[in-house]
Amino acid sequence: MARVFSGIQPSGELHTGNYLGAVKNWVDLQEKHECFFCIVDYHAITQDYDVEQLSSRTFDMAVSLLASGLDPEKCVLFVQSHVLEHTELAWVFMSVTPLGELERMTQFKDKSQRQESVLAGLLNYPVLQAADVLLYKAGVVPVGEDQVQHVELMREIARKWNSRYGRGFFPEPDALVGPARRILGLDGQAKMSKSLGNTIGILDEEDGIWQLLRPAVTDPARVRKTDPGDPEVCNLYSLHRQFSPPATVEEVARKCRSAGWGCLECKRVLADNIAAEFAPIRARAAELKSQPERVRDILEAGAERARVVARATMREVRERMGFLQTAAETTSTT
Ligand code: AQP
Repeated sequence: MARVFSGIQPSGELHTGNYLGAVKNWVDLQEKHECFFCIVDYHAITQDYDVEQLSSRTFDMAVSLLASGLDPEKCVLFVQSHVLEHTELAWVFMSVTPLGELERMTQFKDKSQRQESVLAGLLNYPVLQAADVLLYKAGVVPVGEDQVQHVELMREIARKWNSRYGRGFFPEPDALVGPARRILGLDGQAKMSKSLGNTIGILDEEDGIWQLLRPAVTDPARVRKTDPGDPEVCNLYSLHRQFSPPATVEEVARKCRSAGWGCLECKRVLADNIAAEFAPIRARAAELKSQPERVRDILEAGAERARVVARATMREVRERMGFLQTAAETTSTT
């Protein structure tokens, strides 16, 4: 399979949505493919953010990713702003990206509606994403459903650049969407998302998970404990499918339909199963947090490996686009 690239914003620790929708796939993919995974801090500044916390959130995201199973021996893990070519290629791609395509992106429309003053960075976010992926000439981008439209735009950007400057130079990447394509938040309505405050963090303690699940929305038709429910419309049932063994999933469905269990009993079992999956991740995260230098070294080594590929791509991009070479470039090619 082609090279794999994916990114994640430095929102501190991972939540269950991006863990199930993206990172679990990444952990599997690194076993068989050449993978680049990136903490995309330049994306994080396209919305209001806390300057004081950006670096600690980036560090914490690295800890979460490593604790979830990314192995620096098997993949390249790095921070976007440590490889300068990402923003350089994004600027290049601005010159082939139609404004209308950016304006019709669903995520731009959603997020811009929630803001009084919309920043150009939010509009151009998918151009930087295209640069992130194409800098490494990656052909596969494992993402959740919300990012599929951006990957389609990436393909168009690659096509437009190729047709003008270099046929076949950039691949047209494919989105790889796993089975947990869209995890809903605890409100049971919207995508699980940090900005909506409807998440379960992967480092949440057992009791914290229970406190979050207790008020979570279930089948709205189940008002009393004796009302039979429909697991297919219950968001917690879909979480059971992700976290509980098949026999429990089957038992949950049966006891929901027959009102054999109340929603609280069902939630208790789910809370225990989520806590059990996250317990080893929490333990590894605590260990990594106590060794900050080790985490920084992993990120630096990852950036070093990424820079080699990124520099080679940009050098050829500049050449194909007709830029005057630097003196150093001229010397090394003669
Ligand atoms: N709820 C989700 N279900 C499935 N996949 C998801 N992803 C995120 N949320 C879900 C996938 O996780 C990867 C990283 O995404 P990101 O860094 O763009 O995270 P995000 O979507 O910005 O995370 P938030 O918390 O949802 O941020 P805000 O609040 O800014 O919208 C992507 O592959 C994404 O598809």
